Amino acid sequence: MKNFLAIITFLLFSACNHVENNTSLNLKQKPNIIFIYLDDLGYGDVSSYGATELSTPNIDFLANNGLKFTNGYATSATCTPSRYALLTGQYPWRNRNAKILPGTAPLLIDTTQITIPKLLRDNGYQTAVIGKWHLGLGSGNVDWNTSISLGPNEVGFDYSFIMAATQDRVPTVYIQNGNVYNHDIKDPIEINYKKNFVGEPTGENSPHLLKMKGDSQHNRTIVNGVPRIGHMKGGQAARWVDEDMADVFLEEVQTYVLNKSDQPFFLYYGLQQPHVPRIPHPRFVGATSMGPRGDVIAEADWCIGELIKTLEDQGLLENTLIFLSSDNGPVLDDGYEDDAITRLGSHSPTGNLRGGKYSLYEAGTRVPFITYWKGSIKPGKSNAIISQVDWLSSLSTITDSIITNLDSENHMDLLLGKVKEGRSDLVLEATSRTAYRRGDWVLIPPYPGPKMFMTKGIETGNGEKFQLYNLVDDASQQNNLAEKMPEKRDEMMASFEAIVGDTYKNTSKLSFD
Ligand code: NG6
Ligand code: CA
Repeated sequence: MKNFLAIITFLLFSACNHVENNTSLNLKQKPNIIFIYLDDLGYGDVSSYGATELSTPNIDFLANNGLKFTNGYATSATCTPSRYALLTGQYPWRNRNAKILPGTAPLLIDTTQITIPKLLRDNGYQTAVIGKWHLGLGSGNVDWNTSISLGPNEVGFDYSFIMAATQDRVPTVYIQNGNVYNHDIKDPIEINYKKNFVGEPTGENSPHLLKMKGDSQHNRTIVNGVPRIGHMKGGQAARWVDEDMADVFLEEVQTYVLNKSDQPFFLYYGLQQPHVPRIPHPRFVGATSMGPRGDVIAEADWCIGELIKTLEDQGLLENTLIFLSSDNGPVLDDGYEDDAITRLGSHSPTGNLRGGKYSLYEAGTRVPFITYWKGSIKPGKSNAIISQVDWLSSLSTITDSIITNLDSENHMDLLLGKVKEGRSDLVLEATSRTAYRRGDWVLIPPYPGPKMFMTKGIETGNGEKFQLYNLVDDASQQNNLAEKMPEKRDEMMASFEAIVGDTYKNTSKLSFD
């Protein structure tokens, strides 16, 4: 009952987002806005964030000539919840369906919810998403052979060219404005996550067809020599070629920029790298000493450079505000044999942070986080706490009214380098569990379940005891102060519970959700 009341209260609250008159920003001309959003890029995977074994000159260009945040967070340590929070300004743990979605999942965002693209579209922007979506499509039982009516275009994007879920999940096709791209309707697409279609080769029954081996989860339909999660039949002409994906998305992005109208635009560019399967275009093979994982990071960096060049050529750099970040932290073995571990050398994808993708420790959610706006943002570095969940409220300052809802805070002045203060606190999420950062401190409540994702070699953050770390003195979270500082722990816990209620208690099992 208590839960039920909490949910109703929240729904009422979020239904009436608070709107203030906008006085803080007085822009003559609205800037174009681009999100460059990578998939599983770690805090330490970028040279301007300390990587020495690989080089990311184009991301560095943005970091060195814009604002580089060292305490910038994704909202979750996995993809779907992070992307949900980014677009809606709502913490993902408030929506029990905000978990890693299969390719057949219905649209996660309610079409009545506020989103960044809606907000901007309503304020004179043309809007587009190009790249990874992973927020569900349709309303259940999608027919991939007709127009899919619930998707990005129904939550605010005028144009969409997406992959539905992840590169390792079926359907392995691009979808343009709700229609499978290059689809020959005479070869209908069928998708089933539970069982195979008779006679279709899988990684399990036809290993001789594989160019990259997957684990038992990534061992179903083979597309382009790579076994995927889930089964797919048909749609041969529409199936993507992983090697070309970076170029396909980049070309879409460049075409979009070149064809822009007189309106300002908002472009969400969801790069697929360095998520698995990591398959660079041949011209990037060997770009690093690290094998496919390093090479696809080099490829992504190149794509970002090409986008910057396009903006520069078009004279748009001075009027485009760019955000760059990642949806969650890094992982090495995420289901395929791609030498990510054996060829890692001395590179540390997490930097000096503990944990990784799926983890409640810092490396799960603390990610590269950069804002760049030529001539408007003074180059610098910020250690203020800031989250992607704040982008919605912050961007509302360039519209007629500032929106603040329960979770998204307006930190536009921080993002533009005009002030130093950021959030005072933040709820972090990883595979349905939550933790609490306030100031220099982070508190992880006790969670049952394994302490390690064994196959991935990543610590979960679970434990029988409270964990309390001071992130300034102890960035790598080695010194648990929960027992030494019970007052601090209790005070943190009280603030945490005041936000999340008892939702954190409902997580009893460890999953990849
Ligand atoms: C997990 C997959 C993993 C990856 C992840 C999604 C297994 C065992 N693991 O369920 O390979 O696809 O989902 O990653 O199936 S994310 O970045 O989109 O959240
Ligand atoms: Ca991800």
